[in-house]
Amino acid sequence: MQDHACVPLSDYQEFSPEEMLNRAKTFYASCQRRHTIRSFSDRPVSRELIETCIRAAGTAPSGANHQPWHFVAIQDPDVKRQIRQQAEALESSFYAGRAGEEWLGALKPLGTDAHKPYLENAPWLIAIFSQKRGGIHAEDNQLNYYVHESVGLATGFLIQALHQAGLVTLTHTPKPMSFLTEVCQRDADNERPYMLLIAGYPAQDATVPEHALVKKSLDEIATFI
Ligand code: IYR
Repeated sequence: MQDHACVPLSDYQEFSPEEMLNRAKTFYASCQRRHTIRSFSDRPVSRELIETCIRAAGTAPSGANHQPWHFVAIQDPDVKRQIRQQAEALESSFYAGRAGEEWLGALKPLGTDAHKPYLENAPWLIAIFSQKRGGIHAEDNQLNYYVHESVGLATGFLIQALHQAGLVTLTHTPKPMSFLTEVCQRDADNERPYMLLIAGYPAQDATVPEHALVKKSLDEIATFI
């Protein structure tokens, strides 16, 4: 006997094997067209589009379905300016040596540096926070589980939702990120900044580093036993 209420799975969609393979191939081809972009147009993007993508992110699986995430969607120019100033100050010391030689060497093929104009130019910044405590209802105060895994999944959903909608993104992790808590006025005791996503249209002259196009082969990433 089940001691928990359930409803029938009524929205599952089955496809023929041929259609399944087609859909998988189409999705893979779309994933191959997703690139991390570092130069953004200032063309506006509607709030409704960002809201819809965040709703999609909020459907991600999470530990005990506690949904231990919070998304702060920023379009206010003053807030963006503060984030740019603080991120660039941190990144300056990072690139000046704090990162260490090995890390800086790994970043060389990407051509990144401390200059982050997109933090002001792009129409939307989305600061993602993880929550230590919470629960299935926003007002709950239970311990959350698998927080990092859950928020990583939701972030992946968000990146893919934005890509499927036709926007480009940059995953940005200024180090340390704690300044985002203050700028976004979040509760430092319960929440931790997880990642900053930049979203918008690509600039006309946007480029992709060749290095970023190298993806491991199926043989390298998978084993079938
Ligand atoms: N946070 C820095 C450095 C950086 C680190 C990694 I690992 C990257 O893949 C890219 C950048 C920055 O945003 O420039």
